Amino acid sequence: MSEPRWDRLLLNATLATFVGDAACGLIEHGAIALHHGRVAWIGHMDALPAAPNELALTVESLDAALVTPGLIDCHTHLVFGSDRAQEFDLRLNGASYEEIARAGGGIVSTVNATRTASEEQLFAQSLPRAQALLADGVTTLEIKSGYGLELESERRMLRVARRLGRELGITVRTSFLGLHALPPEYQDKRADYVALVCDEMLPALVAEGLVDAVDAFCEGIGFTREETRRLFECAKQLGLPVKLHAEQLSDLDGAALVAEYGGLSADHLEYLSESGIKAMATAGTVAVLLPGAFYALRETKLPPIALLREHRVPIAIATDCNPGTSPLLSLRMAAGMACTLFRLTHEEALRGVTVNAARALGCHDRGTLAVGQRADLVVWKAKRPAELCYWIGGSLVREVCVGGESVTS
Ligand code: DI6
Ligand code: FE
Repeated sequence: MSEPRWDRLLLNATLATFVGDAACGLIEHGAIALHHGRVAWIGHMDALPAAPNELALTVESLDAALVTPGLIDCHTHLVFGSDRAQEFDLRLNGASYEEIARAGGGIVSTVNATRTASEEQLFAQSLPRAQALLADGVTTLEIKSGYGLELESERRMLRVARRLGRELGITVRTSFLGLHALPPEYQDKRADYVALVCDEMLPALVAEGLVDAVDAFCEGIGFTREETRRLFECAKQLGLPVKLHAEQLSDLDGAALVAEYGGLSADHLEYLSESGIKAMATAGTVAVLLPGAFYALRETKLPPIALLREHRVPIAIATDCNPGTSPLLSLRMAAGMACTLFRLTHEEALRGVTVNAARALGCHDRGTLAVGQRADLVVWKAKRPAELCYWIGGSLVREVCVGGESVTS
């Protein structure tokens, strides 16, 4: 008998590979081999080149359990101080998100709580949120800054984001969101704040290795197109990819702007126009839809799903986990909401939290199950992909593997 070739071999799995252009790329009665943190073999069990025990050190039969790539949450604001449950009550009593923001609540109240939290406190408060996402199948997570709005606090947020990745053993991609809100001390000095973000904060944080991408909130209560463009020019100089909160509450043509810079994604998009969609299609910019924010704000304007499909813009789904508009701690739940609220098919929603979410982060080594990809995967207490969107709440995860290592058992 020859030496086993692989670390681990999973047999009789229902594999949702997300390889190919449509649906889930399902392989029933499948086998998947993991070796040195990568997928070493995948296919129908009958096609295995030898007897399983000759092939791998560990062999396990999954009894037809569903296996997917590790889920990818490509848009979160998961690191923040305190919470905004009080604002939840105000909204239920009729106040709008914009009214609360203009009255000094909203993002700015989280900025105060984040500025006064130490790095240790911020980490302790954020850790359970990241753990909740991981427990529901997330193995790659994007985390934005944007509640510090001054160098030291933005740095603290990004350092906490990096530490979450290290301590949980998952991948964290950071985005610098200095243009999230105008800090109170700059109320009459917009241009000065934009200059500070572009010319001082961004280069300093990039030099410290804390920034993987650059984001902004292009909105009436956020920043203008021109201010966003100024930031994107700096990102370009520094060789960083850009993404944008665009068309969430109104249409400022932000999607076309981020597409012009070859952006990774435009996110939210309820008010997106067809010309914005065309620009995204041409640039290959992913549409990131955030049904948690749509739900929590009781938004009624749907993102233009039919047009996104028509123009073949890849759609990703994320939690937008944040204390104001989307206190959502399950990406699987976000995928389910995308089906129920936005009428995505379950295949579209699941592509949105795997292959298309990987693309939205520029991480091409994950999001699908294929030979050579990272062995980030989830074994589910489910047999069919639709179940992941169908069940609301509960715990469906049987095992999460990151880089071939089990992080749940
Ligand atoms: N859009 C959002 O949905 C979050 N940020 C943004 O630009 C909300 C952030 C918050 O309200 O704290
Ligand atoms: Fe957001």
